[in-house]
Amino acid sequence: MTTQAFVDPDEIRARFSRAMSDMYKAEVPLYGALLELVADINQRTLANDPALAEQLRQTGEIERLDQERHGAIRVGTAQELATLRRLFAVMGMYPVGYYDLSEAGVPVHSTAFRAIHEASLQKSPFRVFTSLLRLELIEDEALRQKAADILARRIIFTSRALELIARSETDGGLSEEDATAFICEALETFRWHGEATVSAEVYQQLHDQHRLIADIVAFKGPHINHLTPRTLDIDAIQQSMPLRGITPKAVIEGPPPRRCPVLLRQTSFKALQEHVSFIDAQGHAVAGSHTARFGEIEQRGVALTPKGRALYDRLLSTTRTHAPSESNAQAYMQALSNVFADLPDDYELLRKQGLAYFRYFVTAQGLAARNEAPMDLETLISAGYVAYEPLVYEDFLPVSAAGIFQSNLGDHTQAYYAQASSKDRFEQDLGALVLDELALYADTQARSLDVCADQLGITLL
Ligand code: OOG
Ligand code: NI
Repeated sequence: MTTQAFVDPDEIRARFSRAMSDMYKAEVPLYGALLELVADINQRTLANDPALAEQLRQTGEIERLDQERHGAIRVGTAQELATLRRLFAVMGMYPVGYYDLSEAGVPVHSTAFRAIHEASLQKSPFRVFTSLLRLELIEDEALRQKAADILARRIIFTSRALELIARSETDGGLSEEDATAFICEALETFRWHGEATVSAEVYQQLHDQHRLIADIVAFKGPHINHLTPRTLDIDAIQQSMPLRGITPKAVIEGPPPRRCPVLLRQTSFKALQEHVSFIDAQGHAVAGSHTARFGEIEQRGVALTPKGRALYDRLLSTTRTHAPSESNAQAYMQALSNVFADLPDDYELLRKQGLAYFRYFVTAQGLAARNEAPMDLETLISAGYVAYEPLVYEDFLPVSAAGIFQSNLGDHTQAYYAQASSKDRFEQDLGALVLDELALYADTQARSLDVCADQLGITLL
């Protein structure tokens, strides 16, 4: 087989992302309502803000906006995580970043599978936040063993999916026919199954340890638990949700509202109570319920450099002396806005102070001055030969993720874990190193400068 016959992994990812969205829309109709709300508000925002529309046209984000979404799943074993890594690789998705959620009382650690090159991100920015249960945090030894045994018995991939992953690895890609089959088979892993694999009693034991443990251990597979579209105005979304009968969480996670958005802001609606069936000792189905799946919306802003991120983390922790709730939501948002006055709300300042990443573009004026342009970036910018746009943040935020997890777990489930998490251990289980997201942003920024130098026919100083 020749390489030409292979479907581009970016194309497989784009198709898979669409298939996932269609599946989730059928499973959770409220997700469809959320998509409509986001599409309405995005359209309105673009119509009212021509500068923003122009910025998104320049970076190409305007074309990916409607198909932009992330999902989240939780798995139980190293084997499951490692196989997921191989499955995502077929679609050009790689593990980026390490998130430790145990500090927030959630017994998992996580990574995000996503495309890593700006050209691939442009074709499909689909990401999956993927968490691995830290079984060792179950204190009761008998229960820990029981959970391990239950997990060891299940296979979350279809045999055809496993075959196709192996074929893609051996041959270096998938043919059109195989790619279509792969999407269909891979989708099965993320499908919701109303039938638990355990009795109501075992479910309750797992649930008493932590609701998340029941969600991960008691079912056939890692059902997608939310799918999140990207909005251009999350404050408008937060206000509009109740008008459509959707109740949002108390506060928007992440930075406060700004003229120049940074990183990521997220809000969600509470998890739905769903009918499930447990199995009794005779193997009969017993009706019950489970709460796991929810809806989320996010707004993405510019990626921060290590210096900018350190400032963000400091400002956030200054405000977040205790977790925001319904009762102090307004005061929290006000305090957040006050404290964040220290992070310049201006792209030029963010750039000059080395706080954020940007993509640089040669202007028409610059092209006209080819071979005669000055070689210093700041001079090129002030002469109008080079323009820049914010580089969008493609990742997640641990404190926000913890807030999203918590808002779906109920208030009484806050747990404290003394055992430290370990990135090394996660990577061992994953079977690969996680990529450093900051290096990826720096690479994209550097590539955009290379293109500028090339188009201007100069060596940038
Ligand atoms: C993942 C929660 C984190 C986000 O967007 O930060 C997350 C989960 O509940 O499994 O999705
Ligand atoms: Ni999410």
